[in-house]
Amino acid sequence: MKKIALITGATAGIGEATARRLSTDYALIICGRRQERLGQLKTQLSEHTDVHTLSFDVRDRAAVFTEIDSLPEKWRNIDVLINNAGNAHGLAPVHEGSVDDWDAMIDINAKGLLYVSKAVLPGMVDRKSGFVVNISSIAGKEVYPNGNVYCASKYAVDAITQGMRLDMNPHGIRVCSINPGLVETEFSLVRFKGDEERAKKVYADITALTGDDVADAVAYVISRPAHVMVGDLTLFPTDQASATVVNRH
Ligand code: 8X3
Repeated sequence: MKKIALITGATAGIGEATARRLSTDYALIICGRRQERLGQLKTQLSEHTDVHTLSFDVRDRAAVFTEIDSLPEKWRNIDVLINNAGNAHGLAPVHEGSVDDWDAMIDINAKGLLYVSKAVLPGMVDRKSGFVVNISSIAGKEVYPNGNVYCASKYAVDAITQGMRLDMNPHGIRVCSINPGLVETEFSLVRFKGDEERAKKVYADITALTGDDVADAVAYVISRPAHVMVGDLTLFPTDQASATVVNRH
């Protein structure tokens, strides 16, 4: 069998694009909350590769461990872990923010990534081989107005990535963080709770990145020779220079 990549949040956006992109070279464990979408994606990708689905919410600690521990023998040796599942909920000053939104972002983006990593890393350490790609954000590099807790959750991803890289160093396991700027997916629609007008404005008058652009970066970092580790990769659309400087034209 080909090398195995496990992708969280694989049913949409960057995760789905990454699953499609890797389907030529990797056997895939695609993970997500939405069983129906996972099934559809499996059917499509099975034309190119072996696919196994796991349905869980990364927030659900017990489900994460139960599902990953239940992998059949032939799927257990995960070569590449792509921690992609993540969301933004709300964009408001800290005194007006929703505590439920804060919980969701910390639980999904930081704690969920930790749970999945904790379930997968011991096998990589035993085998002295593996690759972890954490999909972070420019929000993990710069704090922007009203981004407060989302940025905090992505700064956590940045710190966890650095910590993992240190801890995995004796074991020959590569750890990389990819930090995209504006990527046009369902991201803003989720952040603004279905407000399509507001979501559209985020990407108005620029050429935003697509999920495919980020998938391309994932494919690049994991295809370097064994002695090369891209540690940290920030990816902007040409129309964006920082978290807050965007050339709309
Ligand atoms: C997504 C990019 O700029 O909305 O993480 O934080 S941004």
